[in-house]
Amino acid sequence: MSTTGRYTITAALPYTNGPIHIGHLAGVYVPADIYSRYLRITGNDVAFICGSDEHGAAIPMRAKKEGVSPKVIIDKYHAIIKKSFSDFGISFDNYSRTSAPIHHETASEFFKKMYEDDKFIEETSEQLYDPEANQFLADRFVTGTCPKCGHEEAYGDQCEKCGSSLNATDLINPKSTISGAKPVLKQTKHWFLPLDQYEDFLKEWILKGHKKDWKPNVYGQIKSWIDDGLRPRAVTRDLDWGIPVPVEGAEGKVLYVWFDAPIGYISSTKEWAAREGKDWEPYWKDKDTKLVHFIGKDNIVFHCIIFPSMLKAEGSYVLPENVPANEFLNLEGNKLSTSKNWAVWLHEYLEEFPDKQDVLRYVLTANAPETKDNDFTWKDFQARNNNELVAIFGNFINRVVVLTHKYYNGIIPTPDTFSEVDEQTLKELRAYPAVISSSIERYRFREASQELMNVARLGNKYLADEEPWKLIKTDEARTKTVMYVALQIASALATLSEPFLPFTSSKLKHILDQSAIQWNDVAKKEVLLSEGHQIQKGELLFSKIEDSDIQKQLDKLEATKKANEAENKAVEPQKDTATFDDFTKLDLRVGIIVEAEKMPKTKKLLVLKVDTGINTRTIVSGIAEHFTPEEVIGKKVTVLVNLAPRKLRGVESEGMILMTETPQGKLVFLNPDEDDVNAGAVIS
Ligand code: B3M
Ligand code: ZN
Repeated sequence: MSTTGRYTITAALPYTNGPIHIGHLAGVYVPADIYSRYLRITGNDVAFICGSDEHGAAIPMRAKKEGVSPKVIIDKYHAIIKKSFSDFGISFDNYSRTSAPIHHETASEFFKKMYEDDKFIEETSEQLYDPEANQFLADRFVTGTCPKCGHEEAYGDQCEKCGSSLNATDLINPKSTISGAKPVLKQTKHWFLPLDQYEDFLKEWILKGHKKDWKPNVYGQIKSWIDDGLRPRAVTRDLDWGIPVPVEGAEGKVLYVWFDAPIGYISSTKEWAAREGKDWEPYWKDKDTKLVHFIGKDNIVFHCIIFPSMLKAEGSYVLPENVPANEFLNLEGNKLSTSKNWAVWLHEYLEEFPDKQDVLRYVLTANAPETKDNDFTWKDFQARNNNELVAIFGNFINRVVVLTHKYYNGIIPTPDTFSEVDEQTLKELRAYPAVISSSIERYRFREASQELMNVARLGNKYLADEEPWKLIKTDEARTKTVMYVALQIASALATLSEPFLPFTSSKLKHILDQSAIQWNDVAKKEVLLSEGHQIQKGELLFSKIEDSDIQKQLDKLEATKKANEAENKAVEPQKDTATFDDFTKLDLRVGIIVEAEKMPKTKKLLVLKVDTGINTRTIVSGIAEHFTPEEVIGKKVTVLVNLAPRKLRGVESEGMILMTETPQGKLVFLNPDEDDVNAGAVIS
């Protein structure tokens, strides 16, 4: 950035209806943090703002599911989410919450100003109503088929598949998510934001303005909505959870969550400014302030159409400079899903990999879904850690630090004359701040992270080519020069890595005992670490991730998949009716397994000797993948004794042992648990 300025950077406010996972980090929070950290260390005035989104239908729905109040839910998940962000070094200047009084005041004032300026349409219209739950249905309280793309699980306010914003009455075959009932239509009054009246403004501001430098996926979505024609959108709801509508005649109504939540950026800024003794207004009202919203693609319509129209209507705010929305991250080929527990939860990741926050930050950046949905795999996570962070970045730093202590007791040596290779290496090094800046300033964080890794590659290659560990035996002066150059590269890495790997950068700055080297110094300063400077003892910056660590994660996901399959497994439909006579033909007895062995050359079969009370007979049973022979001996079981005998792999089997299975597919015996039931007892 040639000139410095004032930036208000916002990151989407996460709903407090559950913890956050790697998709949240990849899509929104790591890119926002990289950008904010970069702006700060290049001398800009930054307000990096976020907070919990605590209204909306998702929260009372979770509260009902857990049998607690919505307040219990928001307090629980606000704390978990806030800690997760802090644990991963997401360096918000303020993390607030929309249940905070300052937000209720700010959102109410915002609404009232628009109301008094006559910016709303007040209309009584027919809305969806659940006759069983006696509640109006909007947002996530109703689901149905999206009229735009046919997605069958669209919500009342938005289709997550195509991103379209909807009115609940648009849904085809709507169904209440509270009772499952078919909604009826019922009259109710709401206040509408007449988006159609902002079509010209939006066309001028986005389509004709310089927004062509916005990401194509964002620009394309906005253009399609504007081309489809914008309609008035209700900004109030018949709900008891949210911010009461602050005007006469609105009893029992609250602000629509997507009206109040973006105003949460403003209230969080006010809260921060008050705490820091700053004036909040320049961050939202000074025309030179650059406002950048970091979000996921499902939030584009709210941040590029609705909120800008609100800001325009209110009249005193700046408009977003950019909205670099990311696409979605998938996990091992499947969509991340809170409800299906198909996720890597941040708080659980840290339990498994306590010191690897930067590893996850790096992998999620290197694979970020910047232009298309992308996939996170544990194998790739391991490969990038072991082959890049450990083998290149960590290996380079370790060699530099160990050799500096070994040859010079940690004191940076005085270089002799630089060779052509030295000069070329230092010239390449000084070019990297601009290269990485260019990628970051165009929101290409994947690209930027690879350029950072190229700095480590430059150092690694330089050492491998110059081999100071050999030079030391023959050429003291040359060795000092090589180590001096390598230490300059290490110092540059400490500074340039901060936006991406804040924990590693901090460790490295401590090892090199450098704190004041700024981003632009790497390009401009002849010397980053001076001869005679004392560095500290080193520590390993990264450690290898073993196959067993990854297998544990894959097993965890496999168990989740099985649990989901089981939950979704349809119950077998009932068979055709059997007559009583049919039943009386079956002779079911209690049996006791007295011997058991595996059937040779098969995986599934055990050969059992079963005491049926009538006799002891051979029964072949397909349970060898679930039980060892030892485990079944002595078990009381249910046996169909008059099943026609049949030969299985040459063994005559006389009867069948009845089993069932758990949702996870584990076989279970049907065994009478009464002790004094004997072999031969008739089951009827
Ligand atoms: N709470 C996040 C989501 O849609 C939503 C963002 C609000 S940003 C003002 O998952
Ligand atoms: Zn759709």
